[in-house]
Amino acid sequence: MSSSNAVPNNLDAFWMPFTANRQFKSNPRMLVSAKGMHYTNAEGGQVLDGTAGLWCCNAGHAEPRIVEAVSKQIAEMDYAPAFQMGHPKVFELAARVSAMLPNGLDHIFFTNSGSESVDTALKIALAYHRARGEGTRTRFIGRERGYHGVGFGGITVGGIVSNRKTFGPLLAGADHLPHTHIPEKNAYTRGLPEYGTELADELEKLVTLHDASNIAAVIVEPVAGSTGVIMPPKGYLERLRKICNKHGILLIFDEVITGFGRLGSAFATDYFGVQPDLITMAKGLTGGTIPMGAVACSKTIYDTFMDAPDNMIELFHGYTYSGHPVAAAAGLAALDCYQEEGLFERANGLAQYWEDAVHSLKGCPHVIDLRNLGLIGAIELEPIEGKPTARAFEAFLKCYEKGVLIRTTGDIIALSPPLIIEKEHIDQIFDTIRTVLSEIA
Ligand code: PXG
Repeated sequence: MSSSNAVPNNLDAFWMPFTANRQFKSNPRMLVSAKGMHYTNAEGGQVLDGTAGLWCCNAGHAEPRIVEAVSKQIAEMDYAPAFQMGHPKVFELAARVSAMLPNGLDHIFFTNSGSESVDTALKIALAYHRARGEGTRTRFIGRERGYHGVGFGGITVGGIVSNRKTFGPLLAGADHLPHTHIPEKNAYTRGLPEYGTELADELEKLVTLHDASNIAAVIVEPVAGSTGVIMPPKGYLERLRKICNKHGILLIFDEVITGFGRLGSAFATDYFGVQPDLITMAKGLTGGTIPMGAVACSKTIYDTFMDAPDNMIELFHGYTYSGHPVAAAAGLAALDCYQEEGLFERANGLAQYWEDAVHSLKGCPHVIDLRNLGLIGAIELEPIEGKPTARAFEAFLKCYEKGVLIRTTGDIIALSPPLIIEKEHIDQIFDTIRTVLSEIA
């Protein structure tokens, strides 16, 4: 196959990730190009991107600055060894990312995905405590319904049952906070829910159970995405921070989806005014164009590692492609674009319009809850009895037929458009969903 627009005639070899392979292959949905807010599919149809790919194309598609930077970089230097060697762009990118973060989150470790960022952050937490002589701190606390990627570390602290149950005993010693989805109390809340702040106090119970001396870190998504969008109740993250401080436990924010403008601020740490010790990121770091992830860590953590003799490798961890030059070039161009176009402010400016659009679906058939924050929206549908996920998937297929890409998880529709979205696109997304909800069983 030579033409990028050709449709392959054998779909068998590719084992697709997180996909019903046989269902897809019997009726494939093939995207062949993308520009701005739209994909073009193999049939030549335009598909409005309501999900920024998978929460990652924050600058929109084929953003000229990123396209140019990547093309230039691959011609100039395709690869440089990542260990014991460097190249200028990765240092510049680290400095730029750390400048976007609150004071103190000064050091950036590069990875290639969110999953690798999570495993990296967990390993840094363990090694940090050990370096300080508190090597008994080996347990991690995650949260029910949390998503932290698919590495063994990530699924151990994660709380999505299907992602864990077939993979054996996972890492030893993890425990989980309760999730904060309380529709009986919080349904149809605009923004952050009032009820559930005290669920953070469950951390005190876990500390009592395991003893603080055995706990390395707590990891949460500030806003849970993959599970179907769950907001933190007002004051919840502050309370987690307080309890972690009290017991010397590191707090990790997994900002793989909330980073780079999704909430209308650079990171959720700014939005909530709560500062973790480590932040995991990926996706928007390069606008989804080239795989890249990162972990930001506090000066205190970094300096602890720098105490050893200076000819010693401080952290025995890293990837062949950590800080890959092409990814670094994409990252720098994405940050330029966010800054020059003011995309985070733009997202913030659209958040109210977005909120009104999300909540305009109240009363539509099957809708049992609506949630929003920044440019994130969730529409929770009543599952068909005995057929969970079927109704939302039907909505997904119908929206796609009508030229709008949405994402579903369980019976929840999750929306997270590129930050370049215009009001008329928002109208199109919600008009289409409204129509589809009235058409499906
Ligand atoms: N942490 C969080 C909070 C994520 O949302 C990861 C880690 C893992 O990132 P990688 O790059 O390893 O996939 C994620 C990824 C969805 C969806 O539809 C969400 C993700 C990935 C794919 C789909 O909600 N999040």
